[in-house]
Amino acid sequence: MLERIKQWGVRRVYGYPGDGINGILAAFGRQEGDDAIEFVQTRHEEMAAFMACGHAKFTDEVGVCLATSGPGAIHLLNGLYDAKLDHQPVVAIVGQQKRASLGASYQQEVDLVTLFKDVAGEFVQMATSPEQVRHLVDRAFRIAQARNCVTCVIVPNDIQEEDAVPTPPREHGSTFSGVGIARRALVASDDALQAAADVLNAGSKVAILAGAGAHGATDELIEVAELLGAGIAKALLGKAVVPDDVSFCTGTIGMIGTEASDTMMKECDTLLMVGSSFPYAEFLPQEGQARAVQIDIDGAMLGLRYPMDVNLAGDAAATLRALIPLLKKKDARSWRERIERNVEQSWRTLDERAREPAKPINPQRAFSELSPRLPGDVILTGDSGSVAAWYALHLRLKRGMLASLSGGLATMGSAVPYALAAKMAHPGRPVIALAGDGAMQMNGINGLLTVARHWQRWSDPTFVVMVLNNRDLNFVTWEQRGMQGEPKYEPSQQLPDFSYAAFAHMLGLGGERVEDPEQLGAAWERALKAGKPFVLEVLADPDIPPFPPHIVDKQAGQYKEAIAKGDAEGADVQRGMTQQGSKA
Ligand SMILES: Cc1ncc(C[n+]2csc(CCOP(=O)(O)OP(=O)(O)O)c2C)c(N)n1
Ligand SMILES: [Mg+2]
Repeated sequence: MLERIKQWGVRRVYGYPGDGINGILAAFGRQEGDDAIEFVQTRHEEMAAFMACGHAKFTDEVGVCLATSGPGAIHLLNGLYDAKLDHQPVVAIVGQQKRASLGASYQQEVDLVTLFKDVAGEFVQMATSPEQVRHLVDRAFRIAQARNCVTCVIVPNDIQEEDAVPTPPREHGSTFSGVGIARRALVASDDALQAAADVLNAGSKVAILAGAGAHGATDELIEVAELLGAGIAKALLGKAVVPDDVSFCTGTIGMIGTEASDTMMKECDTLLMVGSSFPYAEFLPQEGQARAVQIDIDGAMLGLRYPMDVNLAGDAAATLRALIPLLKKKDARSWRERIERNVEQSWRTLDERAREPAKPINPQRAFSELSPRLPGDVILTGDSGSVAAWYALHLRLKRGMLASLSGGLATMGSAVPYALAAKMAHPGRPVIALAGDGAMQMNGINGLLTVARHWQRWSDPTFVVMVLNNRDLNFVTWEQRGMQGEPKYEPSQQLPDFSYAAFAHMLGLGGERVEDPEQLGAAWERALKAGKPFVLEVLADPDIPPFPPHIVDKQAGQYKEAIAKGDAEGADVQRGMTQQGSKA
């Protein structure tokens, strides 16, 4: 099994042991040579799955995780769903009880095929004989890559102890599978491309929305936008796809998007959507307002959020390259200039908001101070929570930077494991994880133990975990106010205080708690130059609504209702909402 996995190019497997996989772990131990697969022990199987997903996100490779039967397998699930919902190729290998015990209500016996049937629906199989192992590995890796999905191979522990059968016998019923798959560069037919070009050429106010699927198509997107005089908005997962210093890049879209993106979508007459399944369709043009073209590698994801005129199944870069010769350069520049003015205004507003005083630190300031200090080749990860909003709004990413967070599942706890996987795949690049205190208490603190164990092997030790310590599950607190019109429910929302920086010191890492906003810039510099991993703990004000000003203004009525119903932080909520753009 390991030999075959190695042939698929795997160099690292994230996992956690148990008697369900001791046979496989013994094989790890027997490996010799430079190409031995590294086993990375995580603190929790969920972290192993997050790391496999992070590996897939920050490389062009399949991520692999390994867990034991029963509880270990179950722990993987959330991380695997994160990969499924963000369309990442991940293979999960899990143990199972001995074949003879299956169906006997045996200890730790869980029906794993059924358990994984949803998350790994494209391919989940349990080996019942050693002859199967070769083709199960081949199919799991090929399907994960071909369909950008999660697959799963289940191996009962007694099979792990049998002799390997590297080549099945040449007899009826055997199958003879092989290794490898070339990257796809699928492009739709010439007719479909011409139809798409006709739609784009006819428009006079073209808006582009790019998502994670447009990764690798930066030049093509910019060239298309130049030809069409268009602006480019980005879905959250596509944040690194187009640099924020491009004057017509309107930034992110949606609840945690800029007003410039919002205005562009409201006013456009033509939409080009590339590699995105951005879910909040109310932020796209109104149905009937715009003619539209979509490009997606997965034909099943086309025409899902807006009734497109032309749906192109295909690779983003290859399809855009094929479209470019068919596009006519638009001479009128007023639409483009309007977009650029709105982009400038959005950045100005956000910078002003970040400088507003708060108690003690305006969380936005932690991001606006980081932004100009981002190392050129940084890899950024963000967690779910208010961090995601400030990450989306305040970081001006440059070309060559990589960044991701849990988009589709929006699960807490992904930032630190993603960052670890990024660092293990790219030990020479600086990595920054941005997480809330809730996410740290859920699993990030434990992830720091893994950081402490591994960092001395990294050629560049720069690894910063910035914790927004607001003693609150803040994003949800604001959802209680802004979506329900209800006050913060203290028993569910308040978090225990904890000294993340002191904990970092305990582990031999660098750490600092910042309580004065004027210290933030210097603290970021110390963290980035520490020469070892660093936990930068920012004591943040929980009463700044984690939305851009135009959204805050829209939700103001509900915030007021929450205050009227007796929100314990009422006065500060009023201050925060006014500061963040509400006129109410
Ligand atoms: C696993 C999981 N549980 C619950 C949620 C719902 N949720 C989304 S954001 C959030 C609050 C996050 O709190 P924290 O990490 O402290 O970040 P903050 O918003 O306070 O900055 C919660 C509970 C989730 N997304 N994922
Ligand atoms: Mg918090």
